[in-house]
Amino acid sequence: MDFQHIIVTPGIKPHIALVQLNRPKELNALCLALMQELVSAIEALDQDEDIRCIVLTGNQRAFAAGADIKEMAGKGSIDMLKVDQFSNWERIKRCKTPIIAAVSGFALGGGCELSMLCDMIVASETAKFGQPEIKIGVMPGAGGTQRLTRAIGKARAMEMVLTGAFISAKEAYAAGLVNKVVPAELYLDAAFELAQSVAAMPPIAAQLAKESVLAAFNTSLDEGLVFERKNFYALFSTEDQKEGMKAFVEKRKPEWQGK
Ligand code: DAK
Repeated sequence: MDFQHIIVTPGIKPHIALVQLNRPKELNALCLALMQELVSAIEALDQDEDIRCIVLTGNQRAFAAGADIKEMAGKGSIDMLKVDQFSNWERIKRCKTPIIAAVSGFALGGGCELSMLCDMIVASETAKFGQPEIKIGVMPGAGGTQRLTRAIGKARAMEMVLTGAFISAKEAYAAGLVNKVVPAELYLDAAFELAQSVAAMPPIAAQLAKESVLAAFNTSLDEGLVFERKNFYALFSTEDQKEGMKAFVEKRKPEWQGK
C-alpha cells in the first residue's frame, strides 16, 4: 500500500496492521487527502482476512491536531457541504475489524474525534485530548459533541466543548475515555499488546461482539438485547464456535480458522 500521508504496515505483528498518520510538520492535521488515504487503507485492511486488529497511531508529538485549519480557513458552508470530508468517517465506522488508537501528544478536534471513532484508546502519559474548535469560531463536527458526551458524560464534555480546554491522559483515563495510560516510550508497545489479545480471539466472534457493543449507542436496551442475541446465535454457525467449545472440553488451546 503506497500512500503519501500515511504509512501502512499490514502484518507488523501476526494478524495485526499498523496505520501511522504521517504529516509530522503539521502535527498530523487531517487534510482531505490524508482522510481519503486513511479510509482506503482501513477498508482494504478490513477486507484482509489475515488482519484481526488494526492499530492507528501518529507520532510522539501528535496523534492528530485536528482537521487541517489552513485547508478549511477560506471555505464557505456550501464548500464544506459539497466536499463533505468527514462523511468519510462513516466508512471508518463501518470497519468490522477492531481498531485501537495509540495516542501520544495532541489528539485535538478531529484528532480527538478520530481516536474516539476507534474501538479502544491506549494513551501515552503525554497525551492531551481536546475539542478546541470553539477557539477558531466553530464547534466539533465529526462526533465530538456526541461520542465525547457518551464517553465522559455531559458535565465534562460540555466544559471541553465550550471552553476548548484540554484534558490530560490521566484525566481521560479517570473519565473513561481511554483504556490505559502508559509511559511515553511504551504507548505503541502497549497498543500492540492489547491488539495481540484481541487478535488471539476468533475473528468472527470479535467482529460481531464489536458490532454488538457499538449497537448499544444507537438502540434502546430491548432492541440492543435482541440484536446481541441474534449475533450470539449466528456464532453457532461458525467452525470457531465448534473448535472453541471442543478445545475447552479437551483441555487444549483452540486453533481459530476465522470460519
Ligand atoms: N491544521 C493545520 N495546521 C496545524 C494544525 C491544524 N489543525 N495544528 C497544528 N498545525 C501546524 C501549525 O500551523 C504549525 O505549522 P507551521 O506554522 O510550522 O507551518 C505546526 O503544525 C506546528 O504547530 P505549532 O507551531 O502551533 O505547535 P505548538 O506546539 O506551539 O502548538 C497545538 C501545538 C496543537 C497546541 C497548536 O498547533 C494548535 O492549537 N493547533 C490547532 C488545534 C485545533 O484547533 N484543532 C482543531 C482543528 S478544527 C468537519 C468535522 C470536523 C472538523 C472539520 C470539519 N465536517 C463535518 C466537515 C474538525 C475540525 C477541527 O479539527
